[in-house]
Amino acid sequence: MSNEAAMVPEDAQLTDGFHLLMEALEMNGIDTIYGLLGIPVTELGRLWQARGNRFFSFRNEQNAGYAASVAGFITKKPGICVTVSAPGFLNGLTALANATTNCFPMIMISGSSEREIVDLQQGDYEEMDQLNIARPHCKAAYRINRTEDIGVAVVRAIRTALSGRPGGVYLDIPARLFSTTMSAEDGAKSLFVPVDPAPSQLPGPDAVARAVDLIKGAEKPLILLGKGAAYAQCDDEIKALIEETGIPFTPMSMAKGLVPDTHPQCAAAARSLVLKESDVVVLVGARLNWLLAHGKGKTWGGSTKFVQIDIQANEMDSNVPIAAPLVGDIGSCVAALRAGLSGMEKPAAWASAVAEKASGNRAKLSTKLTTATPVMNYFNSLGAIREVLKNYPDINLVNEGANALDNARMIIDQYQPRRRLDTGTWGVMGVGMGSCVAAAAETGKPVVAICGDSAFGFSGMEAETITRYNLPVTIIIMNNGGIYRGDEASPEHQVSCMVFNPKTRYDQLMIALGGEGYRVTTPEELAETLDSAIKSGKPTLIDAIIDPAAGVESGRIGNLNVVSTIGKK
Ligand code: OXT
Ligand code: ADP
Ligand code: MG
Repeated sequence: MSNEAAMVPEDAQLTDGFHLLMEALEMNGIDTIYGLLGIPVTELGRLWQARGNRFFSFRNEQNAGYAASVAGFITKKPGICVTVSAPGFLNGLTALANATTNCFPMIMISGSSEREIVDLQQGDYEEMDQLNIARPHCKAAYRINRTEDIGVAVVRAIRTALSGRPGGVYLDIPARLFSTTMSAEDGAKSLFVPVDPAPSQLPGPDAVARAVDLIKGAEKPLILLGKGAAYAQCDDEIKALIEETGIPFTPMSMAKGLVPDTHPQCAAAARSLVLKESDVVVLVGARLNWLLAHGKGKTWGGSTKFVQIDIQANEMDSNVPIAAPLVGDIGSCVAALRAGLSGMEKPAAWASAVAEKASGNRAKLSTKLTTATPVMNYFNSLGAIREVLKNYPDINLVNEGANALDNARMIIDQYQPRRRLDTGTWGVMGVGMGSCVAAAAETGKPVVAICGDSAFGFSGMEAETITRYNLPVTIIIMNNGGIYRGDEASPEHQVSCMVFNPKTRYDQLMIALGGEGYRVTTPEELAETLDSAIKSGKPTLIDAIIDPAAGVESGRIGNLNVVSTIGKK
């Protein structure tokens, strides 16, 4: 041993899995973990905090995972979720799968049982073959077996989560590895930062020329913005493309605010018209999946020509032929389109027809937003919320439910990108509270969550997480007393499978969990309470009483329901 080495205290010459993992994450710009601790990862949380990093500790790993995935969507850095083995891993897996479906970058790190026991199925504590169970549900799954591999594993997970189509990555760490030591000098050498983990991918010049020709030749073009366009963070370029071409645009729910909903070219309020009548539709980070009726059927005109911008090459033709595929990152593709379309004649007649339809729909809706009813409905309650939120354009809006989701999406305008966080591609109930924590943690801005009462029930205990970290979150529960409605009759001697206890007091629950709680029954009360809650910066829950008969089954997607015809006339 060298003289210098001999001078260094014994353990200072060593490092271990815990420290290598933390140094690898820190070196890659990660300072926040969302998780739930226990065997074998408890020490990781304490050490992580002791180094001045943030650890948000949840009540269920599913919500920690939702938070990590939303942090990834907001920041373009992979959100990190840490869970214990087996049941904790399984709870987090739903969120990892949801992140992958929504193309949000996140890494779930779970402690796991020792391979020699799992592979012989000898009945370890929380024994589970987590790596193989994770594989089908995420973009990639890796196991680390040696301390010297921790650095490369973290980099591999980061690059996989961020490059190409973003998604969820699983990192499996057998418990013993955390405390296994190695030389600190060699450990330091094993850590590194990836060069350009999310590289630009430029579209081919032929592809650009094909798309430019199609758009220039269109009489009724439309630009359709998806959450991929919001994630790409090329906001100014997208706004410039829209304004330079004069083409109407419509946003999918989590792309709202990329260009303000109040923009004169926004066609959100004329959605059916533009989907049906547009002859060329430019999809920007939006898949032709169920949310867009797969590009087929009566939603569309039947002869629509699609230009599709997507970083995932095989997304093209997923449902219908794509006339002009533009494979690449949205920033590069939009820049190329802008150059090619420069000076194009604006579709003025079409744009004004769309604007007229949109303003007509907005006028019709605005009457409903201010019409008083004996018990609040979705329109006058959300109309009151809309007026308050106009004064907070940079607020984060979290939204889940069915009627509570669909009506808020339609009524609440968004003014800035990545400020609307909702149920996403899978329509997942329970994403709300994790989204609130991530939005507050990653943006430092206040959060308002508009949740159906059923949706809130999936993750309501995280209200304590929100009060514990004293986050500026206001939860508004659209309390109509049930799933979709609250007035379904109960079968004899049973309680309806769709309604909740009308005596439930969500406001008192929040107070019991250390927050502020209010129950409101009029739009005026709702507006006043919401405004003061936002101003207070305190964790607050507003229990808004909504007419139990106000909702419709499944909100605006009742067409997806299946019903039995047996025994029905
Ligand atoms: O053009 P037209 O005329 O068509 O009009 C459109 C726009 O032009 C117009 N519009 C406007 N008009 C005027 N002014 C403005 N500003 C304006 N903006 C728009 O309005 C219409 C509609 O516009 P929109 O919304 O853009 O268009 P459209 O046609 O709706 O778009 C189609 C879709 C499919 C893109 C859209 O509808 C959509 O995104 N839908 C998402 C649906 C979804 O994902 N829902 C959640 C899941 S439902 C169900 O699965 C539920 N579950 C089961 C369950 C789930 N999901 N998860 C888990 C873990 N377990 C179980 C449960 C349990 S929901 C649920 C709970 C429900 O109960 P809650 O109590 O929570 O909620 P409540 O229902 O409130 O009780
Ligand atoms: P929405 O539900 O809003 O329509 P989707 O989740 O269906 O949006 O589609 C998002 C699409 O955006 C995915 O196909 C994904 O591959 C793509 N995407 C995500 N980030 C980028 C990016 N930076 N460049 C290009 N495409 C992207
Ligand atoms: Mg409800």
